[in-house]
Amino acid sequence: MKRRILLGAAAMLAMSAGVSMAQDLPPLAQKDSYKVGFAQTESNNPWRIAQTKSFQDTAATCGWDLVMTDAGGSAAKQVADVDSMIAQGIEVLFLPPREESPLIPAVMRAKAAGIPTFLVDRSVDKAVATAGKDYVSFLGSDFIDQGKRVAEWVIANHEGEGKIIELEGTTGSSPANDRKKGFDDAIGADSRFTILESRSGDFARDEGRKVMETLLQAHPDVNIVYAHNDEMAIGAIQALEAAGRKPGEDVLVVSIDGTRDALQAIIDGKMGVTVESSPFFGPLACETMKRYAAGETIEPWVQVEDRIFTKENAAENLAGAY
Ligand code: GYE
Repeated sequence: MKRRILLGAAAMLAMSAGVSMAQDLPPLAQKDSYKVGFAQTESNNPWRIAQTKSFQDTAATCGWDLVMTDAGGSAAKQVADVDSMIAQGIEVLFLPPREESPLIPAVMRAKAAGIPTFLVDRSVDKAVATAGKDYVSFLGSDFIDQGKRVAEWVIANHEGEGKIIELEGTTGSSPANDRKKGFDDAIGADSRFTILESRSGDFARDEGRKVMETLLQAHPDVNIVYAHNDEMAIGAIQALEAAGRKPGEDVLVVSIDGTRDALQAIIDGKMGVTVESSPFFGPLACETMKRYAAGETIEPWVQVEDRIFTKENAAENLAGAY
């Protein structure tokens, strides 16, 4: 009884001081500067490098004293990185969880330590951790819709039968799960298309190339490659060319991200489409954090809108690509 009254008083005090107490989330005071953690998943592709740079560039203008780590492609290392940031006294955490389940304990420990957490670009298993309760919000794209838009473009632009190899992203990551669902469901609705095989290339160029080499031998009749990101699409193009195939002529290659190399491949006629997935999260992270500190209730999903790049607009977007 006494405890409840005390908690109520604390909540009222917090509200009058303009800090958020919504649904048990840790509050964040309004200040000029914050010690901010950004726990990167890996740095082996241009998307990740552009994202890291976006956080670094934003740090100065948003008053961030940035603590950054690079998990080198290991979910276990990323969990340890978050633990070390908590020990270093970060006040806010921006986290792209490499995989949906293994990062949940890190999210929970940040919450227990009173650190508001914003998931950026990847999410966690929603059945286990909840936005507005365990973390503030997920900032990112609609990955199901990205996969669906690629499928719709293929359906509209590919004539005749389509025999597809799918290169999946990192196993257990939200973009891999959702880009697969969105694409497979939409393409499955058109009986002209068959998915011959679907396998992970870990969102990496070289892994995509190797997996494509193997799958090409098993399925020489492939005429469409759907990669969950541009790096794997570029790897697949390399494997196809090494095997004497002509990407863009006898094999349609499609993917997601909008990197410079992918736009160039579209201009060169080797790729059909890439649906954008922007890595430039710094400004959105800053704005959302400031809204939270001002006491606003943040929507559980701060959705990023994505463009689509084809031969109609690839050249004009090349200069701004990463
Ligand atoms: O598509 C990929 C990166 O999580 C949205 O991760 C991100 C994805 C992006 O490694 O290239």
